[in-house]
Amino acid sequence: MSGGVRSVLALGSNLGERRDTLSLAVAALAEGGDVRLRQVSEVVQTKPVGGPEGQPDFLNMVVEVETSLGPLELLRRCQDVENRHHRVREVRWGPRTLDIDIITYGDVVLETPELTLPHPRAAGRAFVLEPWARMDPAATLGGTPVAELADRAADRGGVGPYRPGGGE
Ligand code: PH2
Ligand code: MG
Ligand code: MG
Repeated sequence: MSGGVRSVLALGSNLGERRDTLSLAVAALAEGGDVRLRQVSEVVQTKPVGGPEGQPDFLNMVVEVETSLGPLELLRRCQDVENRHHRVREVRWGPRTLDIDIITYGDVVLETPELTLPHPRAAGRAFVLEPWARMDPAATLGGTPVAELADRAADRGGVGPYRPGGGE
């Protein structure tokens, strides 16, 4: 695809077979011809930010895609993939098998009840910024290098390498 819009998506999982879920989700996002993967970050293990006390650690990653879908169509695609992984929307920021958020969609700024772009909390979340900066050291968000935002994020101490173990 050429002439598509570049979009950064963040994926997270803290229930079930987290690593497999992320891999399947990345493949599923690009199943049709309308979303193409450009870059895939490493997977990091992260302490939960917000939500109920004691929920399990997350695995997080980001991908950059190029897409012919509009922003709301892309949101729909993300939600379809979430639903395939039995995502149930219950507690805000609570544990989930799969969360896929649109972080940026080109340079589009959008505020609707369904979708806000860029993602309103991404600039303060190391669990998004750290894998993003490592995937794409030149990336910026709102004019600031993503790596710089990652260094300032309150949760930066909670992001570490993912070392598979315990059957995962
Ligand atoms: N997602 C949230 C809230 N808190 N914390 C981590 N570590 N990783 C996440 O993906 C995450 C979170 C809301 O979607
Ligand atoms: Mg989220
Ligand atoms: Mg979400």
